[in-house]
Amino acid sequence: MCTIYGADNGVYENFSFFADPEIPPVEVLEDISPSKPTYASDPYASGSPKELAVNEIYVNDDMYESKDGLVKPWWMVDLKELRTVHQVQIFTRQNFRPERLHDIEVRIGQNLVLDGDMTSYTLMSTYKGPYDVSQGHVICSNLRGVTGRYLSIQIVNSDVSRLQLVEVRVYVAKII
Ligand SMILES: [Ca+2]
Repeated sequence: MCTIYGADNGVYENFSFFADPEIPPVEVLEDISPSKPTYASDPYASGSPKELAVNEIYVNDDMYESKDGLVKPWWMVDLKELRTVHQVQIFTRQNFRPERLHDIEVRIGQNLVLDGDMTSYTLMSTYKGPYDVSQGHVICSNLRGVTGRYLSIQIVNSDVSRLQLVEVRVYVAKII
């Protein structure tokens, strides 16, 4: 399950790890998502491409947003090698329809899947939502970790909400 940490009045300025019993000590984790290759269902507009979710800019409209009418919109990052993921932090849009973040599945797989059917991937976490800006950001944790190369985030019900991802941080076990 994903949980909510760090209620921050709707501003993504002060985020960090929190004391989370569901992950190994933070000293052995690293965030490897910045600038990694991404894939996603069609964007809402040319100004909301998939790579804006890994550019480390935490501004509401600097995001990937799926286009209208898509059932089960998805986004994916390629970690470029097999890694064991312990935590995913999701920063969603806060200035317009934040409740669109709901019924989320975070999955991890070893092969590239581009048709939106992520059922072959291992389910790491779920987030029921709907999200509210008073909640801070969404953190999905897994103590044992899930190993794979491709990490997907998908809305899995059929109400065609847009997926709005400002940033996605992926924390993996360091290779020592
Ligand atoms: Ca961004």
